[in-house]
Amino acid sequence: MQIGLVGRPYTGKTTLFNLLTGSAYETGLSGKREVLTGNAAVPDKRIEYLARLYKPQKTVYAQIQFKDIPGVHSGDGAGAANKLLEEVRGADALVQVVRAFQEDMVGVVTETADPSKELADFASDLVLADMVAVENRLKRIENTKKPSKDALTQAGLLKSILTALENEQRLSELKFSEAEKSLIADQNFLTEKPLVVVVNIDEKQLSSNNYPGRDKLLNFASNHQIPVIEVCARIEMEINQLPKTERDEFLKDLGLTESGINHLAHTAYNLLGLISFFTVGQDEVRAWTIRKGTKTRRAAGKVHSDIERGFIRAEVFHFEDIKHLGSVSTVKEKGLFRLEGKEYIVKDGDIISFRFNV
Ligand SMILES: Nc1nc2c(ncn2[C@@H]2O[C@H](COP(=O)(O)OP(=O)(O)O)[C@@H](O)[C@H]2O)c(=O)[nH]1
Ligand SMILES: [Mg+2]
Repeated sequence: MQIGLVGRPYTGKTTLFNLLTGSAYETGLSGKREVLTGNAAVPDKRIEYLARLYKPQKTVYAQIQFKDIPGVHSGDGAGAANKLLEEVRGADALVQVVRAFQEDMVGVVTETADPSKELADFASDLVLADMVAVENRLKRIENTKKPSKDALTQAGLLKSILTALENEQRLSELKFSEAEKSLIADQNFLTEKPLVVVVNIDEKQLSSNNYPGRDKLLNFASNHQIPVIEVCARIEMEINQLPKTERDEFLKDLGLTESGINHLAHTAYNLLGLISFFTVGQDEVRAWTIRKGTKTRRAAGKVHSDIERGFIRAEVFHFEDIKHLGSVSTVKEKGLFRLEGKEYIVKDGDIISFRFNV
């Protein structure tokens, strides 16, 4: 599972990547143009609560992987641009960073920021790339002497997809049946990938809650069902330098309840269809990542393959229950502590201990 940070050069991708992953790569003009990968902890207030309760030796947050993919420069050849596009194709979800902050990057970015145009241009680039892919596939089917029945069904579907793309629709906006999904599963279309837009704003825009073209951008995003997060990377860097204990106060002064980086990490996690269950104890409080809809036995395999193999039962209660009641013994008294079999579908926030034999 990998999330690609994409967008034009000098929009703040590497700055955000550094903040998300705790790295210190060069940004701006001194930044190297290379693809970076790194892990980001997904902040979780629930884990903090459980750590206060259990005082474990070790606390482990859920993690997601980010990839910083440099933007295409005007001087890039087709080869370089294609290589970057392949990187984008390899991501499971995309975060597009657009620039709204106004400060000029001396001599580099001369044009004023136009975030809504940046978003729309990138959206059409993705649509175009998918159109090319669809047309190529259609040509290949047409050039086959005796196409299989499946190929013909696929061609029918691809033609309707092409029409949608010509109307500037993203594939993520279309409804496909399961059968249709499997027909195009191997195509890895770009507009099918979940997408979030991060608008990188400056301090003034943050306090005025506005920037040029904001309505237009929000309108475009909502028409295409693209979530938008407004972040001030500059301020995020300041927050990052504060001791943890002072961060909440600083955010409150800015009228925020959560840092933009935390919000981004959460959104990306949800966007990938991921949820967390927890294991707790004096030695370790830990979040484990599974896809929505995963059953207990499979979830057990995340912790250890032996536990999946020798799975007997899961003892389950929910984070909200312990939060309301304050202790495991009260959760038990209230009958909220359950035994579940291997078919139980794990919920976000379940606290589980597995019974198994090997
Ligand atoms: N004023 C301002 N500058 C920023 C902000 N975010 C990034 N920058 C600067 O913009 C330049 C480009 O940032 P970088 O992260 O390298 O962009 P990338 O090319 O998209 O990776 C750097 O000099 C950053 O310090 C911001 O929110 N406000
Ligand atoms: Mg960069």
